[in-house]
Amino acid sequence: ACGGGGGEGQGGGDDAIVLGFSQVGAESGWRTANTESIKNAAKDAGIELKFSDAQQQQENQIQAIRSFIQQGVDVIAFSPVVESGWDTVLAEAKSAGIPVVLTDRAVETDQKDVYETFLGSDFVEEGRKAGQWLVEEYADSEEDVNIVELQGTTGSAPAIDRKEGFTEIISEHDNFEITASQDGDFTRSGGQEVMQAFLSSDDDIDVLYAHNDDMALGAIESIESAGLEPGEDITIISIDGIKDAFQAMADGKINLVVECNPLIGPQLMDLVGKVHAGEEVEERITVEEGVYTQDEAEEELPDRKY
Ligand code: GYE
Repeated sequence: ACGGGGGEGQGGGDDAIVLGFSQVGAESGWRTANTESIKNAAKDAGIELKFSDAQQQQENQIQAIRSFIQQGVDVIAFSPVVESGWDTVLAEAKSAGIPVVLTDRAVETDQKDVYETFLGSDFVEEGRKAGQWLVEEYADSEEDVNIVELQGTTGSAPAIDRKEGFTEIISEHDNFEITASQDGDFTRSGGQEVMQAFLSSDDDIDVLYAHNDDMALGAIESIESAGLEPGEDITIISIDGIKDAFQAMADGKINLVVECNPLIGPQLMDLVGKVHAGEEVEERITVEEGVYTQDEAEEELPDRKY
């Protein structure tokens, strides 16, 4: 970073690494925890953070990345809102000689060496874990199991992969079927609206598979308004593991939560330091995660960090 009386942003002296970070938005509890983790970790690592919120719009992210390039930051990190459409801006960062670290979500690209590493969860595996629990839960039943799916943001890595992993498992069993599937954009209001529409056109829903907790929590409101008992009349599975979802599990309203850990700030700052120093880093770094049921919810609740 250039000198001249202390930079803006958090942390760092004159020789601090300057990191431009483009965040997806503030759409979910997961995202809020992720943002906080990144800001705190930058401060702790003495990294000067330029933080930009894209409000779930790819064009805002592209603009933010271009502005980071113009400002000549040392490293760029971002969590791409959707998978495709990044080739041009990634090439621009590359020709400016600025290393890029992907965090949380992956990109789809044929280009080689346009980013240093990708730190994030294995979303396909999360989908598989959700599917596995479900087929075991219904193992004794020969009857049809009708599933509705609340998808995350269309075109985003977690929406694509969580669908893929889940479908892979349930398609091995003839009696499991996804009868409706729609985008709820990872938000509570999205989950609430789409679930309401599902319920008004279908009175035979056995299971809700929500790609994140916030959509499940929104859907619970619609299920209750329809006079049904969430977790009883409709089995609910969701992904993330935010506190509110653990509370809903302890209350019997969600049946299974597959964990997705947002607290990756410290690991990200570590990678930023290494990449800036020109050290080799692994191309793909995954985050370890668990699965939780209702009997574990109450006990786990006080220990949840997000
Ligand atoms: O599951 C969801 C958020 O990309 C893993 O984005 C993240 C997802 C997370 O909006 O709650």
